[in-house]
Amino acid sequence: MAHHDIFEQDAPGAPEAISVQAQFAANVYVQIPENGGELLMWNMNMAPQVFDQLRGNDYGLRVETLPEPDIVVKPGTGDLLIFDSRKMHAVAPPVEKSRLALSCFVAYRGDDKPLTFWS
Ligand SMILES: O=C(O)CCC(=O)C(=O)O
Ligand SMILES: [Fe+2]
Repeated sequence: MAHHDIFEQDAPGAPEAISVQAQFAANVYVQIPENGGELLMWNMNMAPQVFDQLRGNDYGLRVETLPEPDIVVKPGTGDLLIFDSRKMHAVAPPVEKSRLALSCFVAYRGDDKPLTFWS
């Protein structure tokens, strides 16, 4: 399911969320199947209201309803991928074995502020 991860959408009005200027996902891939499990990324920011309206009660949007992704990355075991989690992204279904990743988010709040992370 295509989705975005936006702290402000998950914690509306929270000071810790409002001060976020950029949010990244940082994922380390522990197990990746031979087939499937790619990370699909769109160079697209969708307004939270539009996303919520389109997804209805679902977690995200069906990939088929979006244009072709701009980047498809097949992670290797042990890789670290850092990407803009506010942009639309999805994980292709793994085929012959499950896919395991350790993930957290990183927030940038300005040059004079420390990066923060959470999961
Ligand atoms: O595991 C990945 O490659 C991305 C997962 C993801 O988008 C998420 O957990 O929100
Ligand atoms: Fe995500």
